[in-house]
Amino acid sequence: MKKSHCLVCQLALVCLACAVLLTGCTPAEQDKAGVTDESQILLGFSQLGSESAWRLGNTKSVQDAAKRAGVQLMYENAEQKQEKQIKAIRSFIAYQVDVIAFSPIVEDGWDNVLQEAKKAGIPVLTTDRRINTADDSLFVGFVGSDFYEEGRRAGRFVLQKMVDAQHVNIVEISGTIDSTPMRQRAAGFREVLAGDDRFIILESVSGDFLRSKGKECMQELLSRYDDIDILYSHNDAMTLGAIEAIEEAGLTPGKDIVIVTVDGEQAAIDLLKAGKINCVVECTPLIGDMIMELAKKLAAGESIPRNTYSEERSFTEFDTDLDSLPPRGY
Ligand code: GYE
Repeated sequence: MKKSHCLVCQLALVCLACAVLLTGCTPAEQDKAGVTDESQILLGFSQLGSESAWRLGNTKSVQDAAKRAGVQLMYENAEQKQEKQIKAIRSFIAYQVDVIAFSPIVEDGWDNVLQEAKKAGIPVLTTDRRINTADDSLFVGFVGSDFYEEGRRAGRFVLQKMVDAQHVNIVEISGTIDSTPMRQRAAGFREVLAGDDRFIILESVSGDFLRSKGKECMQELLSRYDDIDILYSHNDAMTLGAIEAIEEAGLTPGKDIVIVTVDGEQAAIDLLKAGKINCVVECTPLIGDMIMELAKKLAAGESIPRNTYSEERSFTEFDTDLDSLPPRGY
């Protein structure tokens, strides 16, 4: 282990220094007393924000898994700002953490800070979202969902649901512009519907993965179009907002407008059961245990796969097992 300091913040380092002064113990001696554990790995984790129940579930999953795995976690929340994420990564480098994991808010703009991590010899894992770089040596691996497949699942449901339709008008509320889930969920969806000219995407607007913006986007779309057949929304938070807008416009979600959403929060599954959502494409935020396993391997100098994917499915109005689903946990 490179580090010789205890958890989370400078304050803790100051406390440790005081303890050394007061007791005359070195950190190693304190280890033996069980105060700190030098065998633990120190993982710097930069979360991108708190924009959705998905994100809160993801943060909790990482924090709980770190505790279970005995991994010391330095956690930073960037509140949707890339500059804050870059700052957090710099602070992890300064602390000489063993491994850096981060969920990149957008794909571009990471090369400089990741060069610094590489120079410091700290392996970097991207979690949940991906980065775009010409230099693949800047990160060791990715762990999270296959967003292309999520988009394809959304498209396949639309094909199934609209099998007898002659003409289908679709609106899309997408996630944060230039983020991986936004790009790939859009691409996978289009891939499945391509070549079938019954399907028209009237418009695609970004709701930034936020419930409030999802509602605003849907209000806008409803004011421009009176013939929307399908809403494809890139996350449940925006879908919940959009449903409010649909109901306020006097329409019935799930009937007047077919709704396809991604994530699988408990709230969305409940609305699927209530008939207000037609298809929920699962994207699990519960990847904490996988992150800890990979971080431990990296800290031990072992190699890891370039991509580690979570297992996912979709839930639709055609499923017969909806009542027996266990609680979602996010
Ligand atoms: O779908 C959304 C969250 O990056 C997969 O981010 C994640 C997305 C998730 O805000 O709810």
